[in-house]
Amino acid sequence: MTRTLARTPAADGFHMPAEFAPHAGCWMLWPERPDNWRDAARPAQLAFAAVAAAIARFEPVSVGVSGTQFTAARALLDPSVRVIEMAHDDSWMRDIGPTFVVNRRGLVRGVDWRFNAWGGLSGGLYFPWDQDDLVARKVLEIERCGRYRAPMINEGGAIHVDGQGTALVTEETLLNANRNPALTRARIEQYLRDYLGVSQVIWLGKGVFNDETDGHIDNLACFTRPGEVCLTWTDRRRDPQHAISMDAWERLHDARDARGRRLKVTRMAMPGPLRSTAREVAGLTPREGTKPRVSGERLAGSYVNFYIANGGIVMPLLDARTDLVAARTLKRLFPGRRVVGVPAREILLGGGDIHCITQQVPRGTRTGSPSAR
Ligand code: KQY
Repeated sequence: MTRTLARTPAADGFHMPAEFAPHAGCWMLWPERPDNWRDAARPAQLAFAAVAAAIARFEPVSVGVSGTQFTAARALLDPSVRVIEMAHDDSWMRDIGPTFVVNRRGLVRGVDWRFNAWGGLSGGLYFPWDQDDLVARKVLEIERCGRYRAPMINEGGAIHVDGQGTALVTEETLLNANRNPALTRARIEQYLRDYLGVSQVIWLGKGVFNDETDGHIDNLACFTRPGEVCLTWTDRRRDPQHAISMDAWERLHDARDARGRRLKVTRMAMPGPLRSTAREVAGLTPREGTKPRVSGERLAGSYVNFYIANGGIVMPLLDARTDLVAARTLKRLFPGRRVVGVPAREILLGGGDIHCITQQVPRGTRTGSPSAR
């Protein structure tokens, strides 16, 4: 059994490394619930398999799969991908998986946040979510990493770090009354310091328009290297996203990171606007306890929702009119990495994108075996 650690990562000298630091691998989950993934989840499964294959070009990939889906997943996933039976409620490994932390000696541990399906019984997306809440613990067992059980509700998609002491978050998610109503902003910020090992938290306002996670940062903005941020953008002034991105841009312009640097911000033009079609929504099987989807609804598509792999960037392809420009921007931002695009509309229809379905494991030494320190 992996150890549950009594103190906090910061107190033990651990911090969350940036996604652009070297990885040992990547974890994903297998989509199957027909109330979120149309046509019995088959189109989404093909999209997830394509993401896994793209990431597997750069680093080892593990996919958690329910018992009933094991054979189908094994058949669709690239042979290099490790498939592991693991119960879950849905397939957002970024949010329900552990947030890995490292120390100066390269030891790796994990933070297991509390999870309430993006809002619990007041605006959450489905009930129950008990199997999702166990996923981080299971991954840490398999990875043989010590586990910190955090005292607040949080999701991996709600945090980005530069690995040098700075976290980037949105108020819309972290201060939302449906997450931690009893915690003040100061208390939440202290928990971020304690569990991510950061000393500076940069608060943006709202996330991408109509994002059902209540504005996750990983759809709005991310660090591309220390001191540099990529921000979802639109020049369409009448688009509600314009004011949101402008506000974020101003806050980033005024911010200083943990090392006192001003941030260089690159604007990443968003796709669309994209909307779900009647046919797509008709392919869902509604279920009690799950927030229903409506046809014609604006989708929270964003090219910022990409995954940084060792030597590669795996980006969502969402709109033939804008994909190429986004790929060029990413090539410029990550000159040492190969940019690989994967068709991702089916993932977006489920409410997130490539970053949301992945979770990197930093390179380092596992410490979780009971005898190990
Ligand atoms: O943004 C993410 N990190 C996850 C999206 C979850 C959508 C749930 N339907």
